Amino acid sequence: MDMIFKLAIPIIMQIIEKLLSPENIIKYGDRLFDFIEDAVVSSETTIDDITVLPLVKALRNALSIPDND
Ligand SMILES: [Ca+2]
Repeated sequence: MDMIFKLAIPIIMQIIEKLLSPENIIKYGDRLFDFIEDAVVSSETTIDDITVLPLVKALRNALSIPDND
């Protein structure tokens, strides 16, 4: 069993590294942030608007994920 893990881990890590390319992080990060922003804006309460939206904006800036929509 150990042997299988030792063989599989480098392959799995290669796949993960490909999935976590800068392009994919920006693409799926933007989708995730869009989803959060939409949910927050469309909810009835405005408390999340003034707390969550600035956090998402800060994360977008920090991670260089612009809001393209
Ligand atoms: Ca809201």
